[in-house]
Amino acid sequence: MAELILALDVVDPLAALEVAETCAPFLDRIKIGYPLILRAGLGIVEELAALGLPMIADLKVADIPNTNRLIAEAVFTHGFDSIICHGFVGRDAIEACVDTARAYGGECYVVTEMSHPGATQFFSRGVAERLAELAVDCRADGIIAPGTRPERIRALRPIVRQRKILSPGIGTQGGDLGRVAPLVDGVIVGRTIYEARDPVTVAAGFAEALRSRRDP
Ligand code: NUP
Repeated sequence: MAELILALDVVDPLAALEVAETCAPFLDRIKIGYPLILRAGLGIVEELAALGLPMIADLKVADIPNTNRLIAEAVFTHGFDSIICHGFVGRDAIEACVDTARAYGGECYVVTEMSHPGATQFFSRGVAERLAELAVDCRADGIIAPGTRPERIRALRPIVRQRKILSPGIGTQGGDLGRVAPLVDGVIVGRTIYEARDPVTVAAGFAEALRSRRDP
């Protein structure tokens, strides 16, 4: 069954905590990134982690290896379980994130192709395939692939095989849960849940849709 991962890009810390707390029973993990961290500080992860769900740091780390390592160390010492890095910075920079993740018992995911329309401008002509190969070579735990383009997930699956594919882009960006869920290990959903009038009901609906795929 694909996991349900909440993209918590709610920028008001109290509102973010409320969404996380109320939706937690229906979630498998929570992902936060710059929008919340820059407002609330990295320490917000400690409050969120108290909910008992694994936390993903979506910082799309993309720097030289030493800086990547310093960023990853800050992430893992604050209690995150996983980090997302960019792949285009190359093997040594990815390995800095993967090695740091390993040192803390955490996971590292590599972005291979993004979900927005403009992503195809550069993530095209085999680039994502090469990034996925590199992610595997670097022993990353998985990749981030676009829930808006299931055919691209299908193209990347044979490369990453049993490694995890986590897919954003479901809902607000146009990706369809029913088409994507069977192809991936986790769906990442943000606005469709946290901007809903009743986020808990929407989160519960996603969880139920994912569960019913496993137990037909
Ligand atoms: O390719 C990507 N697309 C994407 O939307 C890689 C990502 N990490 N994301 C993130 O997923 C994005 O930054 C946001 O946090 C989440 C999707 O949110 P939403 O479109 O469901 O609101």
